[in-house]
Amino acid sequence: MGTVEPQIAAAGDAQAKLTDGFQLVIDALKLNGIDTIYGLPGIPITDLTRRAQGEGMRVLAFRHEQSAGYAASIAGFLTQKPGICLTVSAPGFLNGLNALAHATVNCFPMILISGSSEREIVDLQQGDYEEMDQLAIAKPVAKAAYRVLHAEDIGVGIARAIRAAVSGRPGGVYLDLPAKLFAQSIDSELGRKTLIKVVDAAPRQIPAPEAVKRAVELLRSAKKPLIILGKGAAYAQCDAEIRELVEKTGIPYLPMSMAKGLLPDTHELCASAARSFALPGADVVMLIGARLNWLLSHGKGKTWGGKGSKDWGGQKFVQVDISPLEADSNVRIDAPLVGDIGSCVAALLQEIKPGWSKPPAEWLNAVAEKKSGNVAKMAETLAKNPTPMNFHSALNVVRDIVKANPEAMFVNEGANALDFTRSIVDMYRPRKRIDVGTWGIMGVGMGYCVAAAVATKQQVIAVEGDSAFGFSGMEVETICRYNLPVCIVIMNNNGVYKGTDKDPTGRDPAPTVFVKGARYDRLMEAFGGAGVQATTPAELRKAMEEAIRSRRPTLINAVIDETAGTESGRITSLNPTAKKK
Ligand code: ADP
Ligand code: TPW
Ligand code: MG
Repeated sequence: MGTVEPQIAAAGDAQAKLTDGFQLVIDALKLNGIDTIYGLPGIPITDLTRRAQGEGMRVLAFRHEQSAGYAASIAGFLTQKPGICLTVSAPGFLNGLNALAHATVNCFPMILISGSSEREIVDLQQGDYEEMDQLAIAKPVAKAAYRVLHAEDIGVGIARAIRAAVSGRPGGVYLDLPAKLFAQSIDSELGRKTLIKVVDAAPRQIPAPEAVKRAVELLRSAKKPLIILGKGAAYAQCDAEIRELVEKTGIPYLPMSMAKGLLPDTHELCASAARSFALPGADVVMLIGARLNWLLSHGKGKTWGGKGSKDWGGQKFVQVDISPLEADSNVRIDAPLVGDIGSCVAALLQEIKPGWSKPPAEWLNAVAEKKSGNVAKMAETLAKNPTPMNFHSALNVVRDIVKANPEAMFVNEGANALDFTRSIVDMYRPRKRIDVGTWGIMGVGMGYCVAAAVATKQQVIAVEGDSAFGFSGMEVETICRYNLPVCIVIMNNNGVYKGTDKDPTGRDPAPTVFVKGARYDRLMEAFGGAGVQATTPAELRKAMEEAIRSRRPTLINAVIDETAGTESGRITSLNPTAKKK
């Protein structure tokens, strides 16, 4: 690809071939295989978006930086390359900051690049246009944060940002580029020499042999072993090895939300449908790329068979993680295995010699029995066809559609719309399910749809609570503008959790309730996409099939019984008010 070098006349040498800050940023990104920017233009980065596009980069412009940021974060998860979010100064930066924090919390590699105001004025607080000390503000929520002041340092700045984002535990990196930097010009040959093509950005980290032996010994001693796969395992892209580990050891496994599909959810060793039996029942648990945070009840308490809410259930843990700080964060880890998951799983497979005995049949049968009981119960519920449609009858359709389109990317957010979907809709391939993540954050939906379509070129299906959708709903214009194959299904129950709350004084709508009977499908039509209202499973099925057949941007307003949800979905116990009731 030909590089367009600006020919800028320098004082005293009309022929000098110069390059500038804009160009060096683009060159540095391209040199490192980064070909996509998610962002929103404005001072001082408008020309950066323009020129990056002119140089063949994909520049996806959003309606709000937060969506661009979420897109970048999930692109990082899906590709192992840092997703780039580009914003303007202060307000644009702050809009992107939420996603930067989200990337760090979820261990996704992302770089937030924001233009910023003039340093001298910012530091003296003299009131520059969009004045803010962005670097200082980014630091607490970023894995690393850097600022570049001179054009000849752009190469180093981008290289450091890339390394920081993807090496070790991935995370969000902030790169501050003051307005003045972009226009700085230097000799283009000199500039070229300052660029760095990062070698081995995420070096493998090989676990210590004795740590591998310790882990395998603990697993061997188990009577009721269990493997938990987290999104770190999905990120690591060593799908075949993980499958081999599960199948070779014969240990039942539980996938965390975004690890669903790492092995097909229909795998005989998948214990998802027996979760509340498997967790307290297990004696040795191997965590692979999953933290013992709130999503796993901190590894203790009643979920794990402990007597009280904070009591240890007696499990011993193996923890496979790239971060040496993760072990013992909540309960004792008897066999920490520190390294990248690919290397760790390969080392475990080496150590698990032929003749390895599968877990006792008693345990396997008990898990299988519990599972088939729960699967049968769920099948009964799913077969019902109530009027109005409820989460189950709608999701039964989504479940079939995903089964018929296993390569489709699947985006999911909401409360009930999240929890029911997670347990009803099986995933069949790795890294297909992307959702609210560690924070249970609303607003990732449409940004994730854009990035999923762009990064994987696959059909995208999104199941969205009506509240969840609203956080990023304007991005349907972005989806239509780039004509992306995205099918959004809104589980419309007229509100947050349900649509039935009332203001006790009778003055206003309750805080959890929206306009009744809202027609979200018409939003899509405003931008040229397909909008469909579905009040029955049959209508929903027809609309989803058509969306996938046509690959047209589609929004289906699935009208759900407004009484169907529960407060906070599955995490009612974390809600102080609900607990009192
Ligand atoms: P989940 O929410 O699915 O339980 P978490 O986000 O809590 O997953 O945990 C992911 C873990 O995976 C983090 O502790 C992170 O350090 C780890 N991790 C991420 N990538 C890798 C990798 N390539 N190798 C090893 N561990 C990784
Ligand atoms: C950034 C709090 C958790 S779930 C939810 C909110 C507002 C919406 C639930 O309603 P929805 O789903 O989407 O209609 P359903 O099916 O139960 O009706 N702000 C942020 N993140 C979170 N998690 C919240 C608020 C919340
Ligand atoms: Mg709702």
